[in-house]
Amino acid sequence: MAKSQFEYVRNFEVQDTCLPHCWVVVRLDGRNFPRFAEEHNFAKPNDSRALHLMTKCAQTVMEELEDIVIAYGQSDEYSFVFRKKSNWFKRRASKFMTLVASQFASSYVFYWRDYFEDQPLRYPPGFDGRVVLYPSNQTLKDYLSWRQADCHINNLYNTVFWALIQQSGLTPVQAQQRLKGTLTADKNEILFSEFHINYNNEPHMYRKGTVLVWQKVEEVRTQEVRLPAEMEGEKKAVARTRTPGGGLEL
Ligand code: DGT
Ligand code: MG
Ligand code: MG
Ligand code: MG
Ligand code: MG
Repeated sequence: MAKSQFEYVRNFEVQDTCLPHCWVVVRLDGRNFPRFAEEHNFAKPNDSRALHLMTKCAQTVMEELEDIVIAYGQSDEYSFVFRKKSNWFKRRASKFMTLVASQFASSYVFYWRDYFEDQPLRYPPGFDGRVVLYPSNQTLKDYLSWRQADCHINNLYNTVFWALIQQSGLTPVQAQQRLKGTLTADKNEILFSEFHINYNNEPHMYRKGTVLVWQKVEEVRTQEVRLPAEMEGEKKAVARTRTPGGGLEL
């Protein structure tokens, strides 16, 4: 077919193929979520409705899209790891990023009512996305550890910060002053001695975040098998173990 005179504009499109053999990570983060949390009366410091909604969206992303082997979420962010050998959309970064972000954002609105029964959605939320490639299993593990360390540090700080405000009546500025220069042990001590909170007994989801992995399922299918004439058409149950998404292959 002859090329149209306009076809040359395709050359303006840039290549954004992800390097082969690398783990492809897409991380989403809620846009201006302190405001979103405020306008939707999120509990402080952790709103379990909001965290479960995030996880529902992440589950939807994993089910609807291809090749995601593990997802990790905390606060207003979720990371999705595509398998190293994924060739989905020829590994184009823009496809990975935009499909994850749009699927996640539409799910957030779609499932909102299931988690926030008495709280109307007041404006449409947005999520930014980025793609990062990790060339080895070690760098991928370190990436996930980094996000989890971030969860831990922020959650410990926020737990003490809000206890000082909600239970001791400090203003946010006073609470901030009180925590200035404190180390992890100091924060644990304040929580324990002033609020009788043993930080280690706080819910796992708040302290560590949420990991989504595929579960191996025993799949029982009925299959027609070719047999000698007298037994023709007999149905056999076939059990096999399957890991949707292809497993982590670490
Ligand atoms: P961005 O992502 O550059 O637009 O900036 P932000 O403002 O979204 O900043 P980010 O993502 O670092 O901070 C997440 C904020 O989300 C956090 O500061 C407070 C809010 N947030 C997340 N989860 C909860 C929650 O469970 N309860 C409350 N009250 N706020 C939350
Ligand atoms: Mg952000
Ligand atoms: Mg954010
Ligand atoms: Mg964030
Ligand atoms: Mg299209």
